[in-house]
Amino acid sequence: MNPTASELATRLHDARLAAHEIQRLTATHPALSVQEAYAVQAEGIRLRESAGEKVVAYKMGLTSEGKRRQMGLNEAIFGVLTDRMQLRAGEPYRLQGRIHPKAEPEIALRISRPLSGVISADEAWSIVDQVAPAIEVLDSRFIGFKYFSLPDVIADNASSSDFLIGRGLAKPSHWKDLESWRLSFTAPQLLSEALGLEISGSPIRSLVDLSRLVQDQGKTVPAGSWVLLGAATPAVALHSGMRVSLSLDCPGGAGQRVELQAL
Ligand code: OOG
Ligand code: MG
Repeated sequence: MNPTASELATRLHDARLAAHEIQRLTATHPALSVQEAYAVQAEGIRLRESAGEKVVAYKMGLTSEGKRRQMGLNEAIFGVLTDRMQLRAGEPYRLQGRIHPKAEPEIALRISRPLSGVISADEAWSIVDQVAPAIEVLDSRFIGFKYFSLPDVIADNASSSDFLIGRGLAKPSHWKDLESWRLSFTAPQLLSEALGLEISGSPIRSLVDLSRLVQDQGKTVPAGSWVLLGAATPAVALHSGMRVSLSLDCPGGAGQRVELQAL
């Protein structure tokens, strides 16, 4: 591992464990490239694995207009999620130990075969075996959760902190259908509402893009992994006592809700 990646990953790792925000990495390493940032991210995951964590999911980030505007960044990225980050439905979510957590509404897909390389939307869809609503909790390690560059956010594992995946829904007959599924995010007042097409123009596109991006990093998403496709609308600051819920509804069909109670 190159010494810079290792040093930067340790900086982020320690900040997370101490719940202490730090200066963006590009303040001291202005030339940090996207490629080097993914090396820092990978080293951060290696540190988590050496503490006993297991990779169970992947996520795409900055896939919707709402998110890109919120963060002032314009390119899709990926992050890696471990079992320690996965929340269980019904369990209260403790804000203690977090820096400035924000929740956002997501669609998650589970894949039945390994994912890597350049594939079509139909090929991506053929390996999906479950669809579920998900709430992601972000917690950037950077001061004020803002004004960072793409390499900063990639190195910080795309601001990942925690995630909750709801019960799976039947897979629709065609990936185009997902574009018309509605995400309603409430707390309990309406925070945001969007259709699936907000995500990458078509949610399956996130899986296609992830496949290419992981290949660029010499990685494969293993069979059985969940993938969060990227929030449909901006993230919302979490406060103690907030009960955030996401309904994912397919037109004329069933829906599923997932709820997170912050303490
Ligand atoms: C980066 C993470 C983006 C999403 O769903 O777009 C993300 C950030 O907003 O800090 O997870
Ligand atoms: Mg997200």
